[in-house]
This record gives sequence, structure tokens and C-alpha cells, in this order.
Amino acid sequence: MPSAREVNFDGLVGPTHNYAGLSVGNIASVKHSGAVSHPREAALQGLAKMKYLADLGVTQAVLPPHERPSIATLRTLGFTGPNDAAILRAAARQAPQLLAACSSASGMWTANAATVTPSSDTTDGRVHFTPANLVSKFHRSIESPQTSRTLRAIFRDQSRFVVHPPLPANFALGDEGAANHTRFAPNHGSRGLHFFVYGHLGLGPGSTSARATQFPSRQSLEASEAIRRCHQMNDKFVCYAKQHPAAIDAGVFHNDVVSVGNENVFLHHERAFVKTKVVVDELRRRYDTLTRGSELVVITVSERRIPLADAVRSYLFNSQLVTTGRERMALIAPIDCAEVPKVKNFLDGLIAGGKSPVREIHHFNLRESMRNGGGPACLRLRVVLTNSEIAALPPQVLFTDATYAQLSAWVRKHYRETLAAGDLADPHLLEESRRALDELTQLLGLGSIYPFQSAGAHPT
Ligand code: SUG
Repeated sequence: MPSAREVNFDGLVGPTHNYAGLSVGNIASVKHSGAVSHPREAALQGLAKMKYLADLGVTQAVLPPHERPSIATLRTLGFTGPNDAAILRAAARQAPQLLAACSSASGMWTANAATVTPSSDTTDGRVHFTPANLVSKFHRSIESPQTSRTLRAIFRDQSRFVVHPPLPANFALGDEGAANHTRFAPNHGSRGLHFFVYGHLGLGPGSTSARATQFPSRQSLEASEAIRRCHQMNDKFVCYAKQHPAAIDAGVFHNDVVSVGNENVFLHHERAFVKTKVVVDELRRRYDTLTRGSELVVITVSERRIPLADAVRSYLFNSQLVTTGRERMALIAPIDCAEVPKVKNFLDGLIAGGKSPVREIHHFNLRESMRNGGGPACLRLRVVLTNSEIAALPPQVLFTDATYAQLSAWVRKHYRETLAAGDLADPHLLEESRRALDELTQLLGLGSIYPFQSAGAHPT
């Protein structure tokens, strides 16, 4: 078995990062609607997290932002004019909400970019990716064409990688990517058990259950099953579970807001799933079969210990759980966890005594992203890769001290300090963003991946 490691592909925060209140069901997004954002600070907070993880020994890489505002989408929506500035003006005048949606920097939350299956778990021995269709929110549904281009530019060696098309864009196949998927394995290089979590059935008699919640469900069971088939995964080592409707209504719009797993450890809230105990028993049983007798370490947090509302407020379960050594893991938690007393107590207890595999907790200030409901885990896409697969990537996407210095300087050069709703129609913002992204594709060795880089064409 070739050794493999987890590479964390973090999304770089884009120059148009703003608060438009676009995600009903995501409490932070709605709460901060209309607030002034700080794109430069946001991008630097993200880079600081990457640097910290790289220093901890985690292999870190970057995914570039999307081109925003998306002029191509505005054209599709019927806004016309002699040039891009006129299109922006028309959209701002006629439909500012559409302009806001077409300007969101939501591509930064790369846990929603795709679902990934490592080569150890697929029949053809390649790493499989399916970009998420993100149909549940308009501003996110326009991400998948760019995500596909970006992944194809990075994972370009078709003898090792396959990037599938996104699933058909319909609620019945609503797919939000890795945020609703967890892989368990004794170590990253061994075969894994895959755990998919869905909110609704897309088709058939039970499909009306989507209406069981006040807030929208985003992931369908049919989507997760389709990904299992496309990725050639053995169904003996795949489990599915339904999100608890109470969790969705408490603001758990993705499962990574109430659970996190890494290798042999699963940390979750007791109200994450319908029939949580049955779900956990099934995971344990299949993990035992897969690994021939090794144990899945399950840490269940009760409602009494941490109420769902506190879990969502602190984003405890959106922490990253990363391997830092043999049987040693670190939890990368939002700073907000230190400020919610029940969560702080739980975390203090988790590392006390040194018995749990989680040995260290590191708190991070990611407030700019958190105000849109994006914590540490939302900002990264985990890709388990062997050394030879890593060697097949454009080397510049891997994060080093030099990348950190270069990207920090790039952010300081191109990003605005603040952004308010009225700024989205400013044609200079579009020009600044394009200049920044053009330079970035050169820094990352990606070639032309954006619509504005292909003369005359208007793909989304
Ligand atoms: O899809 N927020 C994102 C947050 C995504 C978090 N990702 C994970 N949990 N993996 C969303 O709701 C808000 C944008 C705004 O309101 O301006 C937003 O899209």
C-alpha cells in the first residue's frame, strides 16, 4: 500500500468577499446581511490559518477564488450594455439582489467545492472528484463550472485523476460536496469507510420529507448515491445517514456544522442524525469489518453538555481535526469556541489527561468568514494523495513559506480594506479583481482558467 497523506486545499478568499445575507438557513449569513466586510483582512486570516497548519506539519495547498462579479451570469440573466460597466450598472439598478448573488466570494468555502475519493478506495485506482452542483442557493449554483475548470487545471494528469461533471442541477440531486461526507481509516493511506449525510430524499414516496424542516435541506440521498457509483466505490464500505430535522432548523445547513472526523476518530453532536445511535453502531460495525478489528473512536456530545444552539454559535464541530503525529491529532477551532462557556469546558476536558487522540487545540480568528457561516473546516477541501500523485500537481499550488509571503503580498497589493453593498457595482472593483486573478493564475502555474482570460468567450 503506497503511503498517502491528506492535503488540505484551502480556498483563497476572493476580492469581493461581502455580506449579502444570501443563505437562508445559515444563521450567521442572515444575521450579518448588509454589514461592511473586510476582504483584505478576510484573505489574510485564511492565509494565516494555512501557514499555521503547514507549520504543524499538515500538507497544505491553495485553490484560487472565482471571477466575481460574474459578468457572464449577469449576461445570461438578460443584463445588456456596450461594456461590463454598463452591465453592472443595469444589474445594480434593476436587481441589486442578483448583482449581490453574482458577486459573492462563496467559492472560498472549498469544503463545498467537490466530493473526493482517494485512489485507495476506487476500482480504477484513480482519485475521483465530483464538483458540487450547489443548487440549493443561486449564488452557489454558479460555482460549479469554475470549480470544474480549476480542478481540471490542478488535477490534470488523467492517468491519476478524474474530474467528473457535476450532478444534474436539480433539488432531487442537490449536492454540497465534502461538507456532507467523512472518510474514516486507520491512517490516510489505508482503505477508507465513507460516510455520506443527506437532508432529504429527492424522489419517490419519502421525498416530501424535505418539508419537515423550516430551513431548507441541501443534500439529497440520491446525490450521495450517484457519487458513490461515479467514483467506483465499494458499497460495503459506504454508509448513509439522514440529518436530524431539528439540526437543520437549528442552523445546521451542512453536516460539517455538527460533526467532524479524521482517520479513526469521529466527533459529533448527539442530535446530528435521525437515530444517531443506530448510525454510530453501523459505522462501528463496518469500520471493524474494513479494518479487521480496529476500533472507531466515537466522541458523542450530548445536548445537555452542549445544546445545538451553542454548537452552531461557536462552530465547534466545524473545527478541523488533523493528524500531527502517530496517534496524535490537533483540533483547529474557531476562536468563538473559547467564548461559549459550555464549549470551552468541553474542549478543556477533551485534552485533559492526555487519553483522547486529540492532544492539542488551536484557536483561530476567522471572523470575516465566520460572519457568513464559514468556519475552519468550510475553508478547506481534503484530498488524500500519494507522493506520486502529489508530484503530478503543478508545484506552485502547494503551500510553502515562500507561497505564504508571495500570497500575502499579493493580497495587500490587490484587495480592498472594506466593501459595502454599494461597491459591488463599481467597475473598478471588477477590474481590480480580474487583475488580481490574472496575476494569481501565473503565481499558481494554472494557465488560463477564468472566462475573462479567454478572449471573446462568455462561458460562466
Ligand atoms: O453556503 N455562506 C456559505 C457558507 C458555507 C459554509 N460551508 C460549510 N459548512 N462547509 C453557504 O451558506 C453566505 C454568503 C452571503 O450571505 O453573502 C454563504 O454563502
